[in-house]
Parts: sequence; C-alpha cells; structure tokens
Amino acid sequence: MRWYKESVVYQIYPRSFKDSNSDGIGDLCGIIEKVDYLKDLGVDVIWLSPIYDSPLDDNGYDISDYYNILNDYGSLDDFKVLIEKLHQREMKLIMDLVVNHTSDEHPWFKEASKDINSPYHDYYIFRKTKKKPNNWTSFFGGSAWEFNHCTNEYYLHLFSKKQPDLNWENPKVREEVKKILKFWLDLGVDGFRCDVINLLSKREGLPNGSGLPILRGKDHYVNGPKMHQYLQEIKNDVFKNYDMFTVGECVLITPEKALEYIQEGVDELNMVFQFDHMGADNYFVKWFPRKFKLKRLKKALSKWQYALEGKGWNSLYLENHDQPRSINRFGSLTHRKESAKMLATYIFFQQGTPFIYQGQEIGMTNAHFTSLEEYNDVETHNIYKVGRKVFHLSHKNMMKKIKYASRDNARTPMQWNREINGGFSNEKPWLGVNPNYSEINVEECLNDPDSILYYYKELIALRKKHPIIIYGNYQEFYENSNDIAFYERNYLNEKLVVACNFTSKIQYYNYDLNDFKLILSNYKDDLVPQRLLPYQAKVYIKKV
Ligand code: TEU
Ligand code: CA
Repeated sequence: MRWYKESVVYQIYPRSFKDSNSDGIGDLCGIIEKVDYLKDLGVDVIWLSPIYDSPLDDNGYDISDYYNILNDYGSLDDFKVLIEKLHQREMKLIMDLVVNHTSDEHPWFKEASKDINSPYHDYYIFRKTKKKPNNWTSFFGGSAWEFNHCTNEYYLHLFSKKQPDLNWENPKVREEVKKILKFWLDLGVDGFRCDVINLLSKREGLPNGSGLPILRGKDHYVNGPKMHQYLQEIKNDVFKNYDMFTVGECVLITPEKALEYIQEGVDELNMVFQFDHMGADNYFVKWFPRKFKLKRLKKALSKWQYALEGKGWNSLYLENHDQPRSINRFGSLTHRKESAKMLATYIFFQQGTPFIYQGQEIGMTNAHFTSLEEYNDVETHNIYKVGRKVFHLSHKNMMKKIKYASRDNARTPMQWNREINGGFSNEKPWLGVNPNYSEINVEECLNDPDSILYYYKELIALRKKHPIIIYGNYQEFYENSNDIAFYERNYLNEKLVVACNFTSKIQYYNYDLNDFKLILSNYKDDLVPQRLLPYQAKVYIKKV
C-alpha cells in the first residue's frame, strides 16, 4: 500500500490563501497560521501551487529561480517552518514542479537569448528561420513562437511568451531537473504535482499541426515520442530513492495513455490529473461553453473509474486554480449548500485520491468581476485579445466567456470571516475579494453545524473509517439519467451505495436498500429511502 492512496490532498494557491504581513498578498506565514485549520479539516497532504522566484507573468508557473522562495511569499526559512509544522502533525507537503518551461527571466534563458553560443542556448527550443518554424499555437492563444531579436531566432513557448519551453532532448536540462527535485526532496518535501508533464517531448522536426488554431500542434507535443524515456530516467535517478508520490497534470490524456505512465509496476507517475470531465459544460475548451449535462460528467468519470480499476490509481477533483468553481458549473447558486455537499459526495466517494481546492470546502463561488481590468490572469487577458482581434468577437461576448471561464474565478482570496477583505488581509488584496464573503466564510461555517465545512470533515472521516471507499470497485447505475448519479462500491464483504440528485426537483430511484445503513446525507431526513430531495446526496453501506 502506498500512503497516497489513503490520503486526501488540499490544494493551496498561496497568493490567495492568507496574508500575514498586510501587503495584500498571501504568504507562507499565512499558511502556517492555518495549519491547524487544515489538520482539523482532516486533510493529509498539502499541495502548494508554485512559491518559487518568479516575475509572476503566470503567477508563479513561470519560474526564474527553482531554489528560492518568491519574496512576496517569504523565505526558505519560512518554508522550513511550514514543512516542519505539517510533519509534526503527520501531514505531508507536495510542491508544484514546473519543468516544461521556465520564466524568460530565468538566468538560463537570459544567457541563452543573448548569445547563440551560450552553454544555456540549447536548454531551450530556438530555431533560426525566416518565418515561424511551424503553425503551433499557444495554450494562451496566438502563436507558440516568439522572435528573439538578440540572436535573430524564434523560440517555442506553449504557454505565454514569458514561458519559454525547455529542451528536454538536452541531457543537461534533465540533470538540472534532477538537481531541483533532490533539493526539495532533501528539504523533506513528500512529492510533486507535475505541471503539464506530458508535454515535455516534442516530435523531431517540430512538424506543422492541423486543424483550427486552438492547441494546434498538439499531435506533436502531447505524450511525445520520448516521454517514457525521460520519466523513466527521472524515476530511476530520483523518485525511486524517496518515499514520495507524484501526480502528473496530463493535458488531453486518455485512460489508455495514462496507464502507460501510472500502471502499477511502471510507476513513472503515481497518478494523473485528467481533463475529460472538465468538458461536461463546454465544447473541447472552456472558452466555448455549453449547457451542463450530467450525462457528460458521469460518462467521463465512469470511463476513468472502469479503465483504471485494478491497473492504475485515480485522482479525483472538480476544482483547482485553473477551473471555475464547481457550484457555478455543476451545482446551483439557489441550493448552494446542498449542491456543494452533493458534488463533494459524488466525486469523493469514487475510487482515487481526492484533491480539494482551497475554498471548495466552504462553497466559494465564481468571481464577481464586471470589467476586464479586474481580472489578473494572463490567460484571460491573452484570450480576450485573441477573441477580439483574431475571431472578431464583441467585447460583450468575450466578457461573457471570461465571466464563465476565467481562472480568476478560483483565485479570489480565501474567505476566512466577515471582517474586511474576508479576513484574508488588512490591505487591499492583489485580486478582488468576492463581496459574498460576508455570508460565505470559514467562521460562518464553523458556527453552523450544518455547514459545507462540517460535511467535508464528516466525508473525510468516513474515508478513513471505511476501506471500501478507498479500495472498493465501481459500478454505475442510471447511466442515462441527466438528473441523478448513482453508483455502487464493492469491497470484501461490504457494499456501499451513493445516490446524488443534480436537479432542483425531487427524484426517485429504484434500488433495494434493505439492510443498508445511511452513513451520510446532506438532508436531515431520510423518510423515503428511494427518494432524493433537490440536490440531495445519500450514502448507504451494508455487510453482504
Ligand atoms: O495548466 C496546464 C493547462 O492545461 C492549462 O492550459 C489549463 O488547462 C488551462 O489554463 C485551463 O483553462 C498548468 C497550470 O495548472 C496552469 O496554471 C499554468 O498556467 C500552465 O500549466 C502553464 O504552466
Ligand atoms: Ca503577505
């Protein structure tokens, strides 16, 4: 058994979690203040979004020094205090590993872009061509190539132009990454969330992509030809020497491809973050929203449950720092508490390691912004420009898309109490606090026995009490229903049943609940076992 299978992970976006020194920016000392809050919630592992030195073009996913903490967030000493406090409480910490690209302000790139003969020039993907080397587009819109006047070359950036892709063909780059990993592992870090890890290997010759200018070129850089070689090398030289785990964020991954990385015994990664279920309310990418259909959500998640069962380990998430809040997408603002609890039940009783994103446990909702200037996210601003200039969409249309899909929806400051700025900071925060902090905040939840927060605590405690939730198999019922989600888990001599109503109407189902015991519900009553009240979730268990 690997401990990560029995853990619950909590993701912190440090910039928005808690500000301890009144500069409007979250920091490590702010996280240290909240370690006991996290311990009480019952989570076992903390995943920190990047805290390394960065010019913050992509809020830290553009790293300029892998061995130092961004000044805004504190110091390496603060980091050592945090990891010590977590370990004292038998909690673990994983870092965000961003090694598909660096910041263009990393010394390697500063050297490489100045001098074609620099030893660092081959750390990146430069091409001396008259025009762009191919037609690939960036995840953030526009071309994936930027011209570097100093050396008269183009360089590749799958994300922002301030995030030049590293050249993983170069063994020196791979050695540098191993050094970075060992540095943090030797500081006691318990693993890594590996950013866009399946993009590291680009096809030889960088051939043109086909189709629309949306992720164009993906066929030549997703799960590229040398991915397994690179990950095997990193695993054999570093990972296998530590008691740690990795979760690889894998863009456009399928269960079959995922198993090539996570199959028990291969273990290039221990699990992946997949995106299929994130398409339940859009066409392929979130900038083309469509009406949420429960069937799409269920089909995507069930596909992964069945495909990985007994072969590889799942991760379970509905939210992170890149995605809009799940209540807005899959739940209901009029039944906010019920639907937040229902969504938690639906996702976290499946097989896999749960990942809770900061604020999800108190039912935080999408940002309230109305003007483009209120948004911070580089992706949001780039997509706005491309939408207006390339697709000639109106400002109104783009603002509607942004309101729904912007990553800032998940990045507004954590809401701790009803004091100024939701108790996040005494100063004006770097990103606007949602005005609903007066009624949605941790303190309000702690004073409400029926709160979403206490429901999460109960849910997490059940995972620790019932091995069937961790190790049971998965069998879906009512697959074709767009109203309810229903599945069984079976393990040794037990059966567990999860029934969730995704609508504001009463729903009925037909399932013999004889001898079952109700162990969790987001409504007090369970007078009619075969009935689900609006957004009701129920979990039953029985010995078979
Ligand atoms: O995200 C990778 C990724 O696929 C993003 O394009 C994400 O899916 C998209 O923004 C959703 O709209 C990772 C990090 O999670 C993200 O924060 C970084 O911006 C990106 O990589 C580059 O490091
Ligand atoms: Ca601060």
